[in-house]
Amino acid sequence: MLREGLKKSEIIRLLEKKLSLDYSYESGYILGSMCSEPIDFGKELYVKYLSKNLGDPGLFQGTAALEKELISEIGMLFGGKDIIGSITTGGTEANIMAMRIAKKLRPDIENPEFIVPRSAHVSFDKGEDIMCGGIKLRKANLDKNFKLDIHHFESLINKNTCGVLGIAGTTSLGIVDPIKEIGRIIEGKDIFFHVDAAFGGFVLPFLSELGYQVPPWDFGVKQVNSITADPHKMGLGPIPTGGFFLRDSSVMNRVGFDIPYLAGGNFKHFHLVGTRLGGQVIAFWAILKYLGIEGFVKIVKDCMENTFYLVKLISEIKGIKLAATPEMNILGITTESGNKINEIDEELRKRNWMVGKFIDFNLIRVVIMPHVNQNHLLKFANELEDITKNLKI
Ligand code: 0PR
Repeated sequence: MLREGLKKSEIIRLLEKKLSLDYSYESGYILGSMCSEPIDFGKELYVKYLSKNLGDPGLFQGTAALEKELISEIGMLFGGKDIIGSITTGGTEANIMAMRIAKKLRPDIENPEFIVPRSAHVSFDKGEDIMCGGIKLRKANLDKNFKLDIHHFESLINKNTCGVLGIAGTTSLGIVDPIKEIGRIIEGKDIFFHVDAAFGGFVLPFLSELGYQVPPWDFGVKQVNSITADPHKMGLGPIPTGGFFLRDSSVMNRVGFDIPYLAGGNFKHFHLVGTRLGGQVIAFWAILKYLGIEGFVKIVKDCMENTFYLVKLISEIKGIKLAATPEMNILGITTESGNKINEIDEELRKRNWMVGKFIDFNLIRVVIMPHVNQNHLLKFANELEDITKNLKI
């Protein structure tokens, strides 16, 4: 560390040089990310309210009330009523919270198990690891179209099952699991049902508005107990902003952590973190007010149009194909032969295209976020075609 501080202008110069290594969303090269440029108005408010700490909500009662209101409003968007929960650091924290709740609600189970589709996000493996043997993940197979094998899923349920997961927008392909079917399978079994809609949460309600056939995925399915949905993905909130939504408010009293010594008074919560940003809550509350349903519908409509545009471009390239029919603005690309996915990924990277590679599923993922436009996609498809020719695919 320097003994004497530098001038601000000098620091900014240094920073600009170091940060020039970063990719920018607007360049269009970030094609495999679920994050995007947040709405400007949200960014301003986030900075303005950066010091609000919801880890001690008694000190920031206005912000805490805003969070309740925000959760309840999003809960209604997800077909619920009087939904509680909270804004989190991201989908990972929200998913681990759900796993912990599932386990805690069943103290009678000695070796609790949590069933997830094989397409579940790595946050569930992290949860299993962090709980150090306190919970065991059981993974249900997918069929050849990457859809959940519901019969295998059902066969994994046993007396140790404390929780199950359905995904509304898988990380690799944006596929929506049969949430209603899963609900039917666990009906009357005292098993906690969590839905991971980290990505899909701020897509599916607007696809419905646009007239797409969206299968039931939210609190409208009566067995669903909790949902993860992240504002910092398709909600266009500032990073980090995740969301955890819970149907039954009595769960907090039963399994929440007690923190009796806070300056603002006694408080119970589910979070992994203590000190917690209030700025993200305020920013996302404002973004919802600012965009309204219509604003989100327009964003999702544009993303879907761009998705179909890329679908068309891919169909014109020899040797490659879609891994599955897109259900939202996520596309999986694979080769006709099933070979050379690594090579394509490497070549794309050499040309700056930052896509996602899912080696288990043998595909490359493109997420058509709001920062991606048709010029970017045309350039991408042209280079992809060039690569497939060079690689003799
Ligand atoms: N659940 C699902 C279905 C997800 O896809 C993700 C993250 C999470 C939970 C976890 O969310 P957090 O990352 O907020 O904890 N999905 C993205 C992915 O793995 C995360 C991401 C975002 C990765 C931007 C890269 C990137 O550039 O693809």
